[in-house]
Amino acid sequence: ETQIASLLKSSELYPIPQSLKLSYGTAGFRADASLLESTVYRVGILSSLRSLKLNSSTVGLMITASHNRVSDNGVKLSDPSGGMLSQGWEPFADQIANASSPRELVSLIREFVEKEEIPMGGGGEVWLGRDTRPSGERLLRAAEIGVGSVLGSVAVDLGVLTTPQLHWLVRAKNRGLKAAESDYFENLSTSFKCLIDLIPVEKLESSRSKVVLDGANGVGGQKMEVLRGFLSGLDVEIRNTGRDGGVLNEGVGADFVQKEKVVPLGFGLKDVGMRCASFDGDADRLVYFYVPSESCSGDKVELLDGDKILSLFALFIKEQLNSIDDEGKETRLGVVQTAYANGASTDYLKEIGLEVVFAKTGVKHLHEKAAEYDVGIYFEANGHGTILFSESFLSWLVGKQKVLSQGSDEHDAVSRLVAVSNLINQAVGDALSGLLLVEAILQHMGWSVQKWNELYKDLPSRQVKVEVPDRTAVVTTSEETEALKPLGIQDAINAEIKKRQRGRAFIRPSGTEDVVRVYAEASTQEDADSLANSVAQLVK
Ligand code: 16G
Ligand code: ZN
Repeated sequence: ETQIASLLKSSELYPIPQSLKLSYGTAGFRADASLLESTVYRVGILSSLRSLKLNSSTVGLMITASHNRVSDNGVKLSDPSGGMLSQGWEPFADQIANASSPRELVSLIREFVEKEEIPMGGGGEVWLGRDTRPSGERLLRAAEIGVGSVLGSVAVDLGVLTTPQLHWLVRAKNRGLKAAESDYFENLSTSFKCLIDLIPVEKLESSRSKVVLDGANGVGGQKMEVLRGFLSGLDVEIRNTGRDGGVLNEGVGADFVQKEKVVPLGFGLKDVGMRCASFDGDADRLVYFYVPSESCSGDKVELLDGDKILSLFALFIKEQLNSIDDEGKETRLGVVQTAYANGASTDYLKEIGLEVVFAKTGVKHLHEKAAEYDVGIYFEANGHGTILFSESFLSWLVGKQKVLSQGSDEHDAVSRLVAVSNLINQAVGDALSGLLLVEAILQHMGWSVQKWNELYKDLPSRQVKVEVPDRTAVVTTSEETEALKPLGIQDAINAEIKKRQRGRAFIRPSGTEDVVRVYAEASTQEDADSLANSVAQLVK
């Protein structure tokens, strides 16, 4: 009863704005920041319940709207494993976020606690992080109140973090490992150094060039400044840290560069040929780019997107696996992409002998499929991805590392894989660790960014979005490559595809916006554009 009184009392403080209707979706809850206090408060309650349900393991709560505009914000949870909130809890998240009164809220919670048999004895723990958005602090307070209104649960404010840092810290905490922010930096820099120390001598003379980072005026650039202090063997110049008046995600960041294919603010002709990278607003996406020498205005870029990063990683991992005697284990290396992956990247990956599978858009879907392999690599074209090592494969590797003779090729290959598993975030895609791995591999190969870009040539593509009265009218197959509804539309799309060389197109309802998205690619830009437009007409 005191529990109910506590919930009723605190929820009076956070009335829900009229007509707010939210859905947890692929990115947690997102909206204009001014609307979100009641939502974040309620997600605070949810996170305490999640922790209690899982024997008081630590749960993470992140306040961010990623690449969206600075006036937006959002909230999402990390499960104790460091992964996304279990999908089974999403409907409850929707229900409580949309409960119209304190009484309704409390009765929904009561029902859920009973149904899920959540032990309400106290002891829940939630770690909170936020990005650099000005609304973050106020929303973080609301989350604290929500967490604390479940009696006995505590909120720990970790301050400003990247999203992947919070996931990493939560994962480490629940595994009984050291889990302070400095441990994160320590871990990244040590494993990066391992990879650099393992570069074959004959490659070492290739001079080490600078990488220039666009921090999206957000948390990622600022954390890279800290990480730089821990590192040796990497020269990184950081722009758009947000301290020089730039606005978060405005004309900057990975989402902007990938969608517009132009340089972010602060980059231009002076950077021709330089290796450049871009983070998104909460540093869980990474893309690379360079300004080609034939550029006159200096604003067009050659983009190396998530698919190119994936290809580089896959090539490197495969090379190491090939040098290891796997004792008949038949190590399974798998690659997971979405329908947005450029067709040329898929062809390339298959050509080098890899198993490629497709998942629905959204990190949780890719992650799940990648986890089925000994080594599973996943990336969305937008730059979110990572490499997962199964527990059993990793312990096999570590065992092997102990018995092989130091300095042998096989020992080096094993050590590289172990270092990659430590460097690359096992919880979610992480732009900071992704950048370090790209840099280490380029040094290992002795490659420039241009050389890397030549792995394959992207097919021209075009994306458009169509505003429709009801996006749920579009229903797709599980891999989103074909539309099942509206009836007949897929035949019409196929007919358009057939008219273009190397044509491919699909439609899907967005998970984050009220639109239907259209993707098209073909052998020429004109054909990709016209295919996208014809398909958009069919959707309207
Ligand atoms: C979210 C997803 C991202 C996906 C995007 C698609 C996570 C953490 N983020 O940002 O992976 O690419 O949504 O947006 O899952 P859309 O559904 O509007 O196209
Ligand atoms: Zn993001």
